[in-house]
Amino acid sequence: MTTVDLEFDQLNSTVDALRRSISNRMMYGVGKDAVTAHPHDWLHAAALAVRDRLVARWMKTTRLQYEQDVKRVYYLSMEFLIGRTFTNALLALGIHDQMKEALASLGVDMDVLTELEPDAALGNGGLGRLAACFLDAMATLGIPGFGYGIRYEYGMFRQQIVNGEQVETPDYWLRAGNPWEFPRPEIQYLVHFGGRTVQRDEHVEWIDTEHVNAMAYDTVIPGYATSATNTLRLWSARATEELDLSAFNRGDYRRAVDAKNMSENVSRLLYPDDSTSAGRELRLRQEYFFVSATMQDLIRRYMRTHSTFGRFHEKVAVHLNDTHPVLAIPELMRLLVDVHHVPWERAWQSIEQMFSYTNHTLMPEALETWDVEMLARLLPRHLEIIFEINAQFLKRVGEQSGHDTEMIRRISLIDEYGQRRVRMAHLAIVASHKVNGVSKLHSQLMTRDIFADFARLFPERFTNVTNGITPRRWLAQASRPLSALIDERIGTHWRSDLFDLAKLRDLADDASFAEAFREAKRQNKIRLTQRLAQQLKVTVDPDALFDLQVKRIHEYKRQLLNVLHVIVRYNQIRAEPEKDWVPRVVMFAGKAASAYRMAKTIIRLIGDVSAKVNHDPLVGDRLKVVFVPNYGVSVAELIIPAADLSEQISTAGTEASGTGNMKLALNGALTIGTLDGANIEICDAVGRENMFIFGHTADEVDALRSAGYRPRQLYEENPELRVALDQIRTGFFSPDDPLRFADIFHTLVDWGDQYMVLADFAAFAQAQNDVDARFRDPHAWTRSAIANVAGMGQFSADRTIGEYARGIWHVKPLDMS
Ligand code: 26V
Repeated sequence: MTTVDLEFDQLNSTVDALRRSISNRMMYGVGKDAVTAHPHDWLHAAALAVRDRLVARWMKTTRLQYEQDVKRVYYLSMEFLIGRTFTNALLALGIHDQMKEALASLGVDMDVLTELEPDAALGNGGLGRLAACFLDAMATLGIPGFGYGIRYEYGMFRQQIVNGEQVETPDYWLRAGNPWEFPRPEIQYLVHFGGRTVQRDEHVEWIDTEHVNAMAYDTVIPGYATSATNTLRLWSARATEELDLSAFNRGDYRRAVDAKNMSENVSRLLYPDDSTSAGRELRLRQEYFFVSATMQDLIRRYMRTHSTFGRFHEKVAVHLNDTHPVLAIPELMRLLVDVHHVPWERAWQSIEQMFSYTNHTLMPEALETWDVEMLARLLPRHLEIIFEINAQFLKRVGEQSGHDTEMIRRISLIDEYGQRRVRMAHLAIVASHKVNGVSKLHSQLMTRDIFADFARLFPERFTNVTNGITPRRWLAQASRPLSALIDERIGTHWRSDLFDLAKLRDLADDASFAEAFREAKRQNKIRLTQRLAQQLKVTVDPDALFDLQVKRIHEYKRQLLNVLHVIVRYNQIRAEPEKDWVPRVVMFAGKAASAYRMAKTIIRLIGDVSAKVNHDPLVGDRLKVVFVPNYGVSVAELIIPAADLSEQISTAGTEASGTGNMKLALNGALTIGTLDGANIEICDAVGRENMFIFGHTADEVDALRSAGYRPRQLYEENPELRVALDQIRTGFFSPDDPLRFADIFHTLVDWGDQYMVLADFAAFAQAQNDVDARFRDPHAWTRSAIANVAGMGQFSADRTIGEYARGIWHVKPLDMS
């Protein structure tokens, strides 16, 4: 192929150059002019102008990767919760203010435009957002990292609250087109399902399959203040035949289209559930679809510059974000052994050096297993490979352990109790050279409890890498007032090295800084107050204490503990309205999985309590309860910077890490929390005196459970708690339907209170009183808030990715010079 010099314009980013670019993009990209353009067209044209400025860096990064023959990391994740890209890209390029001015000169308000961009909500919660923060950090550090996932047409559902209930509507986020992606129709791979296997000569062939094409869509991931730019490659399903021609020729048009639609369903929608294994065949198809395309793609890329698989493991690291992509293991074995004829042992050795796996939850119901029967039907060759891996693994362990049959049964890749199922986490551990948890406590519990046998067998495999978040999005972008203040005092370098925030410690006693800090927070609170007034028609006082619990709705996260306290507080205010109450706005936000009944009932309870409390004239501004609908990345960017108090109140031992806890502390909120997940490390970093730690520790939870936990006794012995629970039981908040919340009462009082809400209630209420006392003293409060921000250095995703790169992936940053 001859190369021709393309005569593209080198784009600079002065206001004038941006203005010209936007106008050109409007004309030649969108096909409109200033007269006919709608606001969405402006957004599109502006986004294209920004994208144009990323492409040259992107090409350069790719070229350098090939030239330096670098080791690449493939981060495989079923979820990437990216949110919006426009402002993020502007900040990465350092052209935010220029763009705002350029748009203004065209008569367009950039703040209005940014609100029009839909979130790329291709994820449920923490696991998906972590993947997005990691992409940002990998690019910023110049790590040659590729995100791989699915281009769902429908992302996380939109949540509306109708008559107090969650109503889900589909999120067709691609409606207005997606300016950030490049379709790559030339990059397509066949993905097979079904069929059977036959032995031919030395090799197994998988035949009589049905197939679907996986087509690549690439999204540019800019690094912050670097020209390093990475790729997120998402796969979309395309039917192999546009139409079923025989049906078409028979005149059966409906059937001709149906077949196409059926096969393209694979990338239609994100499973909106982050708690239970959905156990659905479509989900299994999705998991295989994306890892098959990804493994084929990484082999192709490796083979462009290598002729044998001899150095495969030196050039490729594959990371499994939870077990969802675990089928990559048997798929890569199949491709190497059956298709490329690499001997089994050599293929397995490469795999063991290439793969690593992060576990994100200890909840037994979220540990994936797949029915052997279903795998046999859908992926017969992969099941054979899994059986072979298992046979070899169990043989080895059997010899080492003196044939401890009970242990062998426990660690087998196949769960033989009842319907046979493949344990995906076991497969991940057996194939990976490193397995990590996401906080110190979680990593400890993981090796003590769910993976104890494996930790004894392979102690060197298990490690911890505590999660982190990107300071670019969660401070620089989300809170312009606070980040501007920090810039003024310690410079701007904290964006690239979050440990720089420690310099704020020297300012803890600087009255002018404290005053400016309070003012920055106040601006964020006013911004939120205005949005709540516009969009929800609720008025709140920006000087009240803003108390936030924002996360998926789940019993283990204990929104119920928070609501119970709200009810008790409400009763106290009604009993003594004249007391010196600290005005509070308790805000909740979060989605419930569509099939999770109890989570939906909790939302309903929050709604009913807020209706009662907010309309009680005796209460006034002393207490307000607000449920902010449709929590997602963009809503988080709006409300997190406005928080005074961060509720991180999961039952100790249940929240693997939490990352909202980090986002809130970075924004100067004080945490009220249990010693769970990363709260423990946050506490060590910011000082216990700057948090409100309460409740049973993980060990105490275990001890209480073994001793025999009796929640009814707590109900009977604590009069305030009893009144609140009785109000819930008897319909005080739901007079139209008195039994609406009866199950909540019984779950807590009669059915074992699995998450020990009542056991921690008294301590929680006491901690909330301590919160009020601190808030009454604005100086003390601000000192603690600053200490929180100053202590957050280690919770940057850059630190996290640095640890993965050195300790797990063994990859180095690209030399960009
Ligand atoms: C499981 C399933 C099962 C099938 C349907 C779709 C689906 C989606 C997600 C999951 C597992 C979710 C596990 C998870 O999100 N864990 C969270 O990970 C965060 C990042 O490490 C961590 O901060 C949170 O504590 C943890 O709950």
